[in-house]
Amino acid sequence: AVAGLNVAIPNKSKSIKDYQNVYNDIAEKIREEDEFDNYIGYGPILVRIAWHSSGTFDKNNMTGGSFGGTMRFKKEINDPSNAGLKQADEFLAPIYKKHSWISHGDLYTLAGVTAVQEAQGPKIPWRPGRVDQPENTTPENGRLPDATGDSSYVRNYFGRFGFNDTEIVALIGAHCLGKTHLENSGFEGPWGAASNVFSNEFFVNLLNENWKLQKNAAGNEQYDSPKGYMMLPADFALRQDNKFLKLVKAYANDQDLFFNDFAKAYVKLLESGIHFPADQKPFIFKTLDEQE
Ligand code: HIF
Repeated sequence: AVAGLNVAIPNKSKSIKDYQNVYNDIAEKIREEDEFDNYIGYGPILVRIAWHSSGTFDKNNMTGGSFGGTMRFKKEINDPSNAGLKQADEFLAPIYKKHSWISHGDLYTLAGVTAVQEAQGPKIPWRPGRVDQPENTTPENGRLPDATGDSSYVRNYFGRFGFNDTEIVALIGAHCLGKTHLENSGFEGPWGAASNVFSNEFFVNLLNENWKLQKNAAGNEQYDSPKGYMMLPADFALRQDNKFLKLVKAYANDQDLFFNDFAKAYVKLLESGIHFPADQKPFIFKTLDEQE
């Protein structure tokens, strides 16, 4: 064991085939229920629940993270920062019922991996072995980031996971997916035109749109563009810091570079606080298209 880290315990009776079956059930349900959120579908909120279930990690006291699957408890799913994610939990409930051998932490993170890949994003190598922990290990509310933060807030926040600038900027490119909802977060609108396709559009729009800081209907300031796109203050922070901006430009110019760096950073996020046995090789799942 490694001090302070949760040690993954992979289920010896399961192989990549079993997990690919779970992947396929999630992917098929995303396809079938494509009308969700005005035809954006469930992909974006699955990416979000994977990240929020991991985003409670704090390396300073080695608590939180995806290991214990504590998002299944009221205290965590009712964190105001998780508003809207009940719909992701409900989407996953029948998948869990069918494959009840899987841990919740593995299911939440595998759902994020599935959603990124099915949205034409990069392959995300994934390892199983998270183990459900009891309710009293649920981290306190308030560990997820504040969308009004500036560049030093964003850098400092992700420092809690040990992320460097490259990892931070690459990760935030995931805001190409989905949209903000006034009733969830007090912000409104999508980051771009293709809200269910994983691409480097976030960076292209951040650089090229004509942004204007405006108060929205909830009284919060957000950046709006004439095309109807938006940026959170914490997204816009990537333009306001020279080190971040250099990376934004690199990813806007080179989608392969973004895909590569994103995949590595997202794996690290989803595995925060977990020690995997040295000989445990990650699984790389096939998309539904690749299996046809
Ligand atoms: Fe988000 N994020 N995120 N986010 N996020 C929202 C929505 C999504 C932050 C705030 C918000 C990441 C980082 C940060 C997704 C994925 C990721 C919303 C809107 C807010 C406010 C929620 C709503 O109103 O429904 C902040 C402050 C972050 C740190 C800078 C990650 C990198 C980008 C880690 C990440 O993967 C996704 C996907 C959505 C869209 C959800 C939807 O319902 O469409």
